[in-house]
Amino acid sequence: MEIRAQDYKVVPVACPHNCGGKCLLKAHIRNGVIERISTDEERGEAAVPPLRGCARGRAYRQRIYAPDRLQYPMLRDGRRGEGKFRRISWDEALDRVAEGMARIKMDYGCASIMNMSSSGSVFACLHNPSWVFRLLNMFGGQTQLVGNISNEAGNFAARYTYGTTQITNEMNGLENSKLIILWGWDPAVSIHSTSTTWHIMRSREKGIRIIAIDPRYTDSAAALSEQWVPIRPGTDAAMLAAMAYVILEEGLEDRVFLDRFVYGFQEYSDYVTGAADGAPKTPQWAELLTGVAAGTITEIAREYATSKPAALMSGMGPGRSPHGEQFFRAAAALSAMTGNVGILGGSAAIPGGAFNTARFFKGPKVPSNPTGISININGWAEAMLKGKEGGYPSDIKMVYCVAGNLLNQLGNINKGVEALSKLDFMVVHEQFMTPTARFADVLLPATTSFEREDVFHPWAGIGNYALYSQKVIEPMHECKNDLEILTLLAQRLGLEDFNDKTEPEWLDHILAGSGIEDVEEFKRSGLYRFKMSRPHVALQENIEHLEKTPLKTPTGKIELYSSRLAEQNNEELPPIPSYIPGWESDQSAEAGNYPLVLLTPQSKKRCHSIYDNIPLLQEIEPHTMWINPRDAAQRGIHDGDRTRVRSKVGKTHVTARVTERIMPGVVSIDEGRWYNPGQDGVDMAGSANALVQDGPSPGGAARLNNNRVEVEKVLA
Ligand SMILES: Nc1nc2c(c(=O)[nH]1)N[C@H]1C(S)=C(S)[C@@H](COP(=O)(O)OP(=O)(O)OC[C@H]3O[C@@H](n4cnc5c(=O)[nH]c(N)nc54)[C@H](O)[C@@H]3O)O[C@H]1N2
Ligand SMILES: Nc1nc2c(c(=O)[nH]1)N[C@H]1C(S)=C(S)[C@@H](COP(=O)(O)OP(=O)(O)OC[C@H]3O[C@@H](n4cnc5c(=O)[nH]c(N)nc54)[C@H](O)[C@@H]3O)O[C@H]1N2
Ligand SMILES: [Mo]
Repeated sequence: MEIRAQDYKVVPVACPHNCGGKCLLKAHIRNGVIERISTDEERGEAAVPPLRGCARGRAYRQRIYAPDRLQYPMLRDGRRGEGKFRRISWDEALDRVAEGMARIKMDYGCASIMNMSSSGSVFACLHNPSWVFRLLNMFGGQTQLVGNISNEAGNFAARYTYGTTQITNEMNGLENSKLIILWGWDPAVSIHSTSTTWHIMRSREKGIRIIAIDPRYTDSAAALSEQWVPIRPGTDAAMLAAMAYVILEEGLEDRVFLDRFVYGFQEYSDYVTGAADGAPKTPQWAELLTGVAAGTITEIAREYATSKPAALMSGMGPGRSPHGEQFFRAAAALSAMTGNVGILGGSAAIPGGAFNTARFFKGPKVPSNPTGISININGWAEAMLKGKEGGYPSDIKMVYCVAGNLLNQLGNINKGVEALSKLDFMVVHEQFMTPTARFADVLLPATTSFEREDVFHPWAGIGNYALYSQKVIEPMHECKNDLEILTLLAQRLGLEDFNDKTEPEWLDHILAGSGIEDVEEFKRSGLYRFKMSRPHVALQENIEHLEKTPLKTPTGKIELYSSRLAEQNNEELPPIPSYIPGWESDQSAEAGNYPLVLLTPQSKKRCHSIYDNIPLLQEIEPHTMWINPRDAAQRGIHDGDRTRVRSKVGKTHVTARVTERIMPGVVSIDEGRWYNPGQDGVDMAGSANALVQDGPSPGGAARLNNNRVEVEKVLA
């Protein structure tokens, strides 16, 4: 039979996950089945870039129809974590959850409930995890996990330096730069808003120079940049201080900008020149730490200071490290010294938000947490194991988890396994049997965004648009929307006011507050672009009218010296940006036992742990560990060999990819691989967080990069 275009219904959808993009997808449906997914095919221009989906979005069909989708509610039927379950009905499942919660509340109080929901559907306006917070807070409260896994170091640095985290320019502004530095930033793979790479490609075509500073020769370095500068992980603040040294030495700083807008330049200069501590931060000083030749540091400093506007674009990866906040503070200092903050084509040099488009979309209210208890997310397992006796504010007995896989996604999986094993009760809403889901007592099957209706706003507010995602197919199997599950549970818990609207009513409510005039057209096309009079440049208002709109820092200026940090009197959080060598550095005692530094970047095959089970995406490239030929040779490792990697906290097995694309002394395993222990409890899947240490940086950041490891060949 001939199939014609008119046999298909084509409707707009979005993949909801916490990848850096939010793209326009189109589902082609015939007889109630999605047969194909296509995407935005517009050619685009700077002001209206295409919102083109990537391999993950296009492969979404395999995720919806996956044979391993969770199909019905299940009850644990074996040791916790073993992954053995038996099928139960929705009624039984919800009764058990309600009874379990009531029992936990009665016996231990609500502070014993930890909410481990995470980012699986976080950029959805309706079907997002705020409902779990609402339910638990109405029920009596929870122990909340706080700290932004992605960018706490950036948020920390931004708050102290600029008084806000809304510091990212609209990405089309890059086309107005004279120089773009991709500093620990690989937007071709680690997507930071859908069309960023598209703008950088256009910038390159316009002849704008692009430099990549990264221990890895990333796809962005290869495809977008002219110059790759490998740098020792964790030493960026030293290179930035040395660049400041050159700029000062040669009088290339922007005095007018510094005088008007910057506080604490003198203190930072004293650090840089060595007037404060007797150690001038010369390029030669930095070369020894960073591995970047002094001459290269000098050249890049000159080029950055004399190419205005210049965009120093730092990624979040270098921030998720033991002293990540210092990198961002130092990057911002350099941007301020050269007057690149608040101007088109410049950059505030710290990753953050651009538009707060979420504010247009009013979802449910989340009442405050009656227990008032929160702990840093990077210490969840430690808090669970140590409890009140160990100085934590609560003894955790129960976990509620919706759209999260934090066992797999935060440091020290072994500690996480130990902690979850001791729980009394755990409820998980999931689409798949993830490493976290395996620990559930009651496991509830959830729909994907293709099976429900929603509005999406762009990741981190970078992108001035909203997407409408239609319900494409009926829920698969016995899956339910998380919101429906929680509403049914709330009824059983007697929380009458939990949800007073149907889903269509909620969507009307959300859209009514959005400022979108033609809602029907929005639903039909799936895309609305907010109108702009000029490209958005963060902090531009403040810089143009500082008297009227001072920054929200104590001095109203950009603060290179922070008196609020000085008051904290913490050596690891100094008032000026400083290079601090930590336990991860080459100079540490740890370096002897674990000579290599591990990076764990984002994968082009996955959104965090999502899609790790999708065969089509596995075809993109095998999961490997990058290792430099020099390090491989020293260990008798050849390309394709199986290796065992160990750190202070764990081990994993992974296939080596011997490549010059990573500098000597550094290895790299993409994050998000599903942890899969063998008989002896050692991970066989190459899951990075089996090696990564838990606990926050001094500024509260996840330390997922720059952990020390050693690698050995596995003998057959
Ligand atoms: N494909 C894909 N894209 C994603 C995501 C995903 O899961 N998949 N996740 C999204 C989310 S939630 C986030 S928060 C962002 C994260 O975005 P990022 O944190 O920016 O991404 P990463 O790939 O972790 O790191 C970027 C680069 O930093 C480099 N790097 C690491 N440590 C150092 C260092 O000390 N110095 C220097 N100079 N470079 C270093 C790494 O080699 C890597 O190339 O990505 C978003 N985009
Ligand atoms: N080593 C290392 N680890 C990292 C990182 C790193 O760079 N290195 N990056 C970190 C970063 S930046 C982040 S943001 C975190 C992310 O950490 P998480 O948010 O825990 O990671 P995801 O893998 O996105 O897990 C989301 C889960 O939600 C499920 N899910 C998706 N949609 C829905 C839904 O609608 N309903 C329900 N019930 N479930 C759903 C998915 O199947 C998936 O298992 O990972 C962090 N982990
Ligand atoms: Mo993230």
